[in-house]
Formats: sequence, C-alpha cells, structure tokens
Amino acid sequence: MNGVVRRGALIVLEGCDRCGKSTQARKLVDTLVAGGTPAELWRFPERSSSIGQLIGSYLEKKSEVEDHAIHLLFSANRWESVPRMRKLLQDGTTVVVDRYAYSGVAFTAAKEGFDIEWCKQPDRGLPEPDLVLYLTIGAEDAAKRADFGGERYEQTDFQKRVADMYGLLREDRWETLDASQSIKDLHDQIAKLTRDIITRVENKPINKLWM
Ligand code: T5A
Ligand code: NA
Repeated sequence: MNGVVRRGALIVLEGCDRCGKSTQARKLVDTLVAGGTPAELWRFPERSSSIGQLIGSYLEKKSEVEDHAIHLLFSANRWESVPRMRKLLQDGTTVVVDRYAYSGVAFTAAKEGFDIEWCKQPDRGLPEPDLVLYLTIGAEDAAKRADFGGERYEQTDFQKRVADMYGLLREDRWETLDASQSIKDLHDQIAKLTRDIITRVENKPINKLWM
C-alpha cells in the first residue's frame, strides 16, 4: 500500500425514456461492487430533496411549472449534489449516474422556443463525466416497454425530438449502445467499457463540463 487514493470515475447513462437506463445503472453498480470496486448508484432528478420534490410533482403532472423555471430547477437539483459527488470521486468511489446534464438539455431543447446554448448554460461547470453511455432505442420500441406513458414527456413524438437533441450533444466521451439487445448483452458491454475507464482516470483531475 502506498497510501495514494485513486479517484473514482463518473459514469453517466443517458437515453430516451424506457431505454433501460435504470436497469443497466443498477446492474453496473452491483457488478462493480461484487468485483471489489467501490461504486455508488445515483439518479437525476434526485426526487427526495426540496427541489427534487417540486420536480417529482411536475413530472407526475400534479403541478405546473413554467418551462424555463423547471429547466433551472433540474439544474439546481444537480448542483445541490456536487459537493457530495466530488468528495466521493476524490475518495475513490465510482459514481454511476442515471441521467445528468445531457437529459436536462435534451428534454428542454425538445420544447418549442428553446436553443441548446441557453439550455446548457446552467449546467456549465458541473463535474465532467469520464464516460457517457448513450442507450438508443426506437421510440416505438420504448413505448412497448412496461409503464410507458404515465409521466410528462412520455409521448412518442416528443421522445423523437429528444433523440434529435441528444444527437447534437454527442461528444468524444460518448459510447452509443443499442438498447434493443438483451439486458445481459448490454450489461456485458457496459461493464467492460466502465472497467477500462476506471483504470484510465485514476490520475486525472475532475474537469468541468462544457467549459
Ligand atoms: N428530465 C430529467 C428532464 O426533463 N430534465 C432533466 O434534467 C432530467 C435529469 C424523469 C423524466 O425527467 C426528464 C426525463 C424524464 O422524462 P426518470 O425518472 O429517469 O426521468 O424517468 P425515465 O428515464 O423515463 O425512467 P424510466 O424508468 O422510464 O426508463 P429507464 O430507466 O430508461 O428504463 P428501465 O431500466 O426502468 O426499464 C424500463 C422497462 O423496460 C424493461 C425493464 O424491465 C422495465 O420494465 N427493460 C428491458 N426490456 C427488454 N430488453 C431490455 N434490454 C430492457 N431493459 C429494460
Ligand atoms: Na429510469
């Protein structure tokens, strides 16, 4: 033991509704922990905080929030977690996040009258992910999966516009994966990509997103 703590990786799962992000995020953390890699599962929106409860009520269509205002609340919901996220990463825990700033931008920019640059601004400076796993699935296939349609945004036309917006956000650190394959095959790919990244980030600083 040389006493040097290697930092954890920030791994983000993104994609349209029902593509299987939560299923894969859970399995990934289970596999990492079982293999002896410290890892924690996170998701945004994080619905338990005060801001998160406002967002939850909006998504369940129990309340209305103006479109710019809800965009800023989604971003604030990420910022309020940053100190804890940085600490975990620095202490060597890999953080697997189910949705992040890319969801924030893609879902708002899919609405009438928003441009991508405005949408990105509030999330500039968040911890930059080391790997973004972007799961793609046809909107019609996603709609066939259990429970689709209950929450705000779960409409096929809107989801197609969201997918177009994700297309504009793609970066070098993105891996695009076919989410119509089996849960296990997808998991095997994701676990391999993640293990590779974890060994590569050990000595790298945590950068700031979109800066
Ligand atoms: N949002 C979010 C914003 O507008 N701005 C923001 O800043 C953020 C962070 C809530 C909504 O908020 C929006 C985006 C969303 O519309 P959420 O709570 O994460 O976000 O809700 P969803 O992403 O819609 O979560 P879902 O639970 O609907 O979808 P998942 O996580 O992609 O899918 P999952 O894993 O729950 O699986 C769905 C079903 O499919 C099955 C599962 O068993 C499950 O029944 N399944 C598969 N079936 C066949 N083959 C596979 N490979 C499968 N994988 C999963
Ligand atoms: Na989910």
